[in-house]
Amino acid sequence: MTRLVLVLGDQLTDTLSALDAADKASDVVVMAEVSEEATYVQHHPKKIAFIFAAMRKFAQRLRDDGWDVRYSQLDDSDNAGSIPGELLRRAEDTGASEVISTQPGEWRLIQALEDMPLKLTMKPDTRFISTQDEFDTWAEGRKALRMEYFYRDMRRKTGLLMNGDDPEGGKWNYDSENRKPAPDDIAFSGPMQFTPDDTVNEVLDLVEARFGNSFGSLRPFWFGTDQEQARRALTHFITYALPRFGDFQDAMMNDNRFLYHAMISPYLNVGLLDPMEVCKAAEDAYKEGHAPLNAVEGFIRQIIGWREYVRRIYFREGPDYPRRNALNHQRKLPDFYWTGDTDMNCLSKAITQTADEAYAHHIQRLMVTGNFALLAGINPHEVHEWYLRVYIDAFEWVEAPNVVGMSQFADDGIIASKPYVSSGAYINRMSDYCKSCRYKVQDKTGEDACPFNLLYWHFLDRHAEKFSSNNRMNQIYANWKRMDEDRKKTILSEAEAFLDGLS
Ligand code: FAD
Ligand code: DLZ
Ligand code: SF4
Repeated sequence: MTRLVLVLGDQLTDTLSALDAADKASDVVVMAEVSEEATYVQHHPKKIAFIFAAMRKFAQRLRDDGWDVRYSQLDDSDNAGSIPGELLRRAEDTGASEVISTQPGEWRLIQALEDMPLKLTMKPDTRFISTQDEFDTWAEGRKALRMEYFYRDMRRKTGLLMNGDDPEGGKWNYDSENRKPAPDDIAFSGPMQFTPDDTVNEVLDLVEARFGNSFGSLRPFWFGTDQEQARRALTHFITYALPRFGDFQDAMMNDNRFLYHAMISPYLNVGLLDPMEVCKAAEDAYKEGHAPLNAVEGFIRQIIGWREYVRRIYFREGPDYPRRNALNHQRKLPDFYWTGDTDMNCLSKAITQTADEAYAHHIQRLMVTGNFALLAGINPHEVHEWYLRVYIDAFEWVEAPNVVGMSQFADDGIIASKPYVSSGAYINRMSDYCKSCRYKVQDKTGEDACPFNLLYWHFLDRHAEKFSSNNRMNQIYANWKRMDEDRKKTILSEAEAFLDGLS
């Protein structure tokens, strides 16, 4: 009896568990571009184009491998418009009554599949290094789920950068060497770029017609859209950027959008690259003497540490996670998040870059757009939706823990042991943004005062009850307490005036 094998737009992997469980001779693969997935949030047009182009190429790859693939394009006249709708339509066409899927990376879609009137076998997504059971066992009985300890277990499990039971070089983590400020120059021309081929051009025209008015530029479009191109992009990064990745991991620059970052998250997240393949390539670069330990350890930690950890937190915490709001922040997201039209140069640069590239690196996301939203008390669900829309690598399982948890502290400290907030001093130390800003980062009050300076104290003051007893924040609160009362009043009233101006 024919069964339907569902392959979603972020499941483009030959070894997908649903394909493994199916029979090429009798089962039918269903892939569908559908308006529901393209519009449940209004994604950046580059993100939609990337996914559709990669889906079309993967469908062809499966056909070449002998699969019967029923592929629906977005503008097909009989397209049912949703994943369950398409499965039901294909079930009718083929007489199938059973669906095999790999667990989607979002509760919304898991629920939608479970609600279908078809028999469903949902396989775990095995494209990760950890398993949910393993994580839940690790988490059992722990007071705090700190990534660092989970990461050490992942090092032991994979054997990456291990000498027997000991970490390579004697330390688990070399982050203290990875915080160099923005350099004068960057000796890397950025990620590998690909000229759109016929498939990509066809998709670009479709996306322009249907989603051309969404936030962000569709063209130029240079992402790789198949496994071979993704691998070339990885090799390019390992060869030219990995050696300096660690040093300038946290730096930000006016005129350089990528620094030494890899730009591989889109490929990893849709399944065109495998996390172990990526980490092994980085480890080989270290073993061959091509890249230093601080760079390679830092890079591998992002993937087998952070990426795995947020995946597990998302599925451990349940569907309400993106709605959490532990600090009861209710302010609306300022309009400039959609235009970049603000005098705050750091925000303007990070947002404009996001509109152009559908990409900003980790510190721009955490310490510029995220930091500002947290300091200003923006509703975390609005912040979550913004991130889910604007980044090409944003899928809820990875985006929500990073935004709701790490960046906005809305999960009440499951991910972060203290809120990631800073005044302008941090941004000034790590970037050249402040040099060309209308505000003065040294000014703590007054007309030219950097808004991050005002809002920083405003945040600490309004959440003093919650955070003043946090060990990691004692010193900051001691400084606030020591400050002259008149000065405190001035800071708070200027911060209020600034916040009033936002709405
Ligand atoms: P690099 O800096 O070169 O790092 C290499 C790889 O490590 C990345 O490709 C990514 O797969 C992984 N990685 C690094 N940090 C993280 C992390 N915190 N969580 C998961 N994986 C990580 N990443 C996403 O993939 N999707 C998102 O929607 C997303 N949203 C974020 C929102 C906020 C507020 C923050 C602070 C971080 C977010 N991240 C997200 C993590 C990180 O910013 C991106 O993975 C990274 O910028 C991708 O670019 P890169 O490939 O150049 O990364
Ligand atoms: C993000 C996305 C978009 C824009 N479009 C589609 C689509 O048309 N068809 C599809 O199968 N998947 C798409 N996706 C990816 C899904 O939204 C993704 O599988 C879920 O969010 C779970 O991670
Ligand atoms: Fe951003 Fe303040 Fe620096 Fe301007 S002065 S770039 S607002 S941190």
